[in-house]
Amino acid sequence: MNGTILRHDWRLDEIEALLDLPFNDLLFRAQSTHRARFDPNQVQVSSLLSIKTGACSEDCGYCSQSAKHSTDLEKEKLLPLNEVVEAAEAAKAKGASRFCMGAAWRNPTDKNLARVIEMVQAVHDLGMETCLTLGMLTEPQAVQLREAGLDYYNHNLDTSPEFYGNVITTRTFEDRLDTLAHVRNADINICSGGILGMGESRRDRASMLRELCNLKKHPESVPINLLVQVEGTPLFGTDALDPFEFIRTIAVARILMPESYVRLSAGRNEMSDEMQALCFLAGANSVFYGERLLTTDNPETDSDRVLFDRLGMHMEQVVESEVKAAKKPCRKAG
Ligand code: SAM
Ligand code: DTB
Ligand code: SF4
Repeated sequence: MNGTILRHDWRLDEIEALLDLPFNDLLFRAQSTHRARFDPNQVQVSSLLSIKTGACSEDCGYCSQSAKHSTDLEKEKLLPLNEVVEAAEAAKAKGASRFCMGAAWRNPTDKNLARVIEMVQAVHDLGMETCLTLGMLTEPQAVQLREAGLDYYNHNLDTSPEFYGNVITTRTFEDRLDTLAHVRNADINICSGGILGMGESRRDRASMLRELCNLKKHPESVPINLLVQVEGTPLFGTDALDPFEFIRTIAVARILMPESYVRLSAGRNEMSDEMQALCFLAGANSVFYGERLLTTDNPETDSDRVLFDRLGMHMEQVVESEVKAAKKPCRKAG
């Protein structure tokens, strides 16, 4: 497009040097990178729905849905198709262009996958982009999802390989990379990022970003979540992250992955409007839109629209006929 070379050979010290820049220099550089590729006043919005809630066999230290933690969460079996379609229609009516369905599974069984495939097909038929996050996938499962019309698969690295064992013990960092490879090989767009504020160091944040940007192809979408602290999870009570550190990490993600959508993800409910505005200035150009994330609250859609208006920003529209006709996943992000 504009001749930026996409690098996949970033060294840790180079990424740390970016994170260490004076704040204004870092934001200027990130915003310049952002403007070379994207409309700086446009934000892509995706809505989330938890299609299967709680009772998860994994032990992710941040998560309300793990069976190993005692949280107040109400468990729910896999939702029926009509409820999913109704939620997608409501999200579309509010302006969401992508619908992301999440399940609290270590991985889907083939039987469950068949039901999820019906959901993907139905949401695709509404003219929305589709996204799933179901845990680990085999390559044949990824191919089946691709054939059903899946546009994006979300599977986060979550943190650095070095810090990973402090957060999750029931699956490895390598397992995550394997799933991302299966998704990539099936020609589905990748959505992968992580969580900040789990007690990791700046070096860990640099190391997580290095893993993401040194993948053979950058993820089309990079969600940066701020830990939502849920009572009853092991990470509840972790010291809050300095908001500037969060914004710096967004800015560095933007610089390292100039063509990717960088999503300001979980944690917006606890952020001021000013902090969110700085995240957009740092190059974030996507958010989760809708009152609920998976099990925790997100800002009201009305207050998001007011914020976008105050900032002179507009929500990205998808061309419905193009989504419906798409034989291949939407490539706009890449
Ligand atoms: N079970 C599947 C999995 O783990 O891949 C899909 C759902 S899982 C909830 C999706 C992602 O949400 C996690 O990888 C994590 O990055 C993010 N997440 C979950 N709980 C969070 C929390 N309390 N704060 C911030 N992000 C969270
Ligand atoms: C992502 O990176 N963040 C979203 C989505 N991918 C699936 C999930 C955030 C979950 C926040 C906690 C909750 O609501 O359970
Ligand atoms: Fe299960 Fe996903 Fe939560 Fe981990 S993040 S406990 S795999 S739902």
